[in-house]
Amino acid sequence: MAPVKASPALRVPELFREAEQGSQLALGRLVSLVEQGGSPAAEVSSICASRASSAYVIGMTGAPGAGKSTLVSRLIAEARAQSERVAVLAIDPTSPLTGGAMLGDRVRMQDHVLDSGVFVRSMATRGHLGGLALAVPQVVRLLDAMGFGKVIVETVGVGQVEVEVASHTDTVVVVVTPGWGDAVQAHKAGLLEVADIFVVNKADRPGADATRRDLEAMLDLGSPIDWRPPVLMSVGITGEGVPEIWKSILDHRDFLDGERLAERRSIRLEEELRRLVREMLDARAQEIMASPAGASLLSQVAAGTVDPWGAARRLLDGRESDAADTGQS
Ligand SMILES: Nc1nc2c(ncn2[C@@H]2O[C@H](COP(=O)(O)OP(=O)(O)OP(=O)(O)O)[C@@H](O)[C@H]2O)c(=O)[nH]1
Ligand SMILES: [Mg+2]
Repeated sequence: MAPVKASPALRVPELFREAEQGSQLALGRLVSLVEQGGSPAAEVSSICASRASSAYVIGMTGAPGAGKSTLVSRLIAEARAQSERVAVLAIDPTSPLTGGAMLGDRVRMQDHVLDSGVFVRSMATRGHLGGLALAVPQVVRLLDAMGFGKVIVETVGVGQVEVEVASHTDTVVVVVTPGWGDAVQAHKAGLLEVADIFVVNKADRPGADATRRDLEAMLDLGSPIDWRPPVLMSVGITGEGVPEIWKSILDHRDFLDGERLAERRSIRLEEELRRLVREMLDARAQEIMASPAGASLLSQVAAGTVDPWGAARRLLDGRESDAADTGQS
């Protein structure tokens, strides 16, 4: 395959303009650039920074197959009924267990494919979860800059990063089901702490009431908080209970309004910044180790003339050239 020779410096503003004019293709390309990271991603980030931030971000997480995408598709309809533009990011873990999620999401959300007020995108982790945690907040900012009033992030609620990605949102909806859904499982996956709203989906199946009671009991055990997550019931395939979920999301938004929301977002930004700094330092470490000075100090460490701690300090202090000259610390 021939390499793509587009100059990112020229391409990004152009794609941005096209996306703003409603091109979903251009928007999709911008999302891909963010996913790939590097300087095009940084350029997208810098263009987005100047745009007002008004999107409300909703996280949906829960066990594989709990009905998250089915519910998301129905929530899109709720938002559209209020003329709100909605974007959905579905994180596909590309695991053998849920390998079909991408196709599945497309099928489940196909009611909305012809609606220009809806943008649905699956993002694959490609085994690099760190990259995902970096890319998602930036893609959310991009969608915000494009004027989507609501952004929904769907992740499977297994694994620390997936849970974190969905929980770094304004309102976190945790979907459980009867059977899987006993509160203990949710608790083990770390979902209890992050939930603002619980949904017991597949309430058409036996055991839904017991699951609801279990969750309420677990919530009773927790320390008193000013927002107690409601436990709602739904049937994704019929849409039963979905308006109540949407209403509950809006209630939670009203509850956060102002200071609480600002605080929540600021914690999120701090975490994102820390992650970015870590990523850049790691890249810098690789560079230093691959440099001639790195190689020289490595051979001195191997020869026993410099100790590893001293060598690392000298590489970081930029005194690697003296080391290369003298071979002594
Ligand atoms: N019986 C029943 N089935 C449902 C309900 N909601 C969704 N399903 C079915 O459950 C299956 C999984 O639904 P999805 O919406 O793909 O679930 P998901 O949580 O997005 O799945 P992953 O993204 O793969 O983790 C599909 O076959 C749905 O039709 C429900 O309320 N009751
Ligand atoms: Mg799904």
